[in-house]
Amino acid sequence: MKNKDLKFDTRLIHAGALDEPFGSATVPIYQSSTFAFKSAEHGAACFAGEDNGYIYTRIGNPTITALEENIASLEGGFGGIATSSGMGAATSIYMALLNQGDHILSTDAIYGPSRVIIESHFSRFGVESSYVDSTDIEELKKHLRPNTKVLYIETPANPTIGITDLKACAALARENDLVMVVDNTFCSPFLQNPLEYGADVVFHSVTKFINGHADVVGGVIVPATEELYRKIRSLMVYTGCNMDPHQAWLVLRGVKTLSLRIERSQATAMKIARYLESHPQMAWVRYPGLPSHPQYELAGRQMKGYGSMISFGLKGGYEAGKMLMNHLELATLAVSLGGVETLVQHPASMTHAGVSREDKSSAGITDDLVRFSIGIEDEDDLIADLEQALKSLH
Ligand code: LCS
Repeated sequence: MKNKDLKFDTRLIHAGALDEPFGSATVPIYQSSTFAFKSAEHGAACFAGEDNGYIYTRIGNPTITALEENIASLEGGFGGIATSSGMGAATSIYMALLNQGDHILSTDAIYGPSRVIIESHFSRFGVESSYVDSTDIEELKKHLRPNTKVLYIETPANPTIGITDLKACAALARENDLVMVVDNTFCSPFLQNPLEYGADVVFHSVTKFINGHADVVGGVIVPATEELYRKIRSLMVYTGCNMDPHQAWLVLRGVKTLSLRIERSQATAMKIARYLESHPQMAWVRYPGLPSHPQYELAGRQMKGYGSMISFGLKGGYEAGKMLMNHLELATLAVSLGGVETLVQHPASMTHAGVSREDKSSAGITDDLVRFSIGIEDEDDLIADLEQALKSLH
């Protein structure tokens, strides 16, 4: 059966499997930096692109190919490009798609470094940027410039959990000849497939839900077309943003349980979000599955579930948030997200510390904002942990 005919959960397990000579049940780790050519002519043909044999691991490696094909199948794109990290993926995309004098229009509340690298480094090479509230399509339209080339969307946004309308963005991109890029890290391909809505490139920090076990850093890019695939792949290979085979093997192991982990963690997240919203000490709670979320209906339409990321603010502000984080015993006080373990962090002073105070404030990354990534522990234990930590605030 062809991969594309198989259902998502079957593709999680089988897509990208190698035709391996020893019948290994899992993809082996090809821990080799280089590959022998059958002859001088064969080597020349590989370099000329006339033979697709492996050459050198920065360019390609069978274990990495297996992961790339797996994620490309889950996202429904032309092919996958695995990178050293999520930032390696973002950087490869930026470098491949932006030229001197170009403008990138982006969601304002995105992962801090994805913004900082443009504002502090790509700006040195003449790249212009605008960061706006993309949950409002009119805001995006207002900030279009004649030199806008890339529309960069993160939805749900890190850490505000704002939801952007992917279909409307794709229409805007088509009308204005923009390449639309979506960072799909918060959803994973299980919850959302941006290429289906008309995006041109989707990418993940596979460090998060796709690997899911807090033991690997990595990224995967999936462009919709062969042209974009070749352009971005070439840049990734030349800059050496590649993944390594052992990393790819770990992610291949993690991805198999993606559906099971997300189904479990999002069910718990819904309960925790409701618990938090009903708690008298909470000032606000932002979770796409709560009717109080400003884009609740859009989330229901665009995502196949509400995910396991929750942001909230306590009535006691940052001071109360700090005390809560310090008193949680089960939830680990750490950055990152999307793993089997529940994590809690303070974006304004941690993941988004590099973004200026004014930019954080206009993007809604307030000082009181605390972010939860819900894991797969027992929900009663997680709520009991929150309860004891909230009691300690009195
Ligand atoms: N995109 C998003 C949405 C992210 O959340 C992250 C990392 C990245 C890209 C970069 O991926 P990396 O290079 O770390 O694999 N987000 C983190 C976070 O929120 N806490 O720690 C890392």
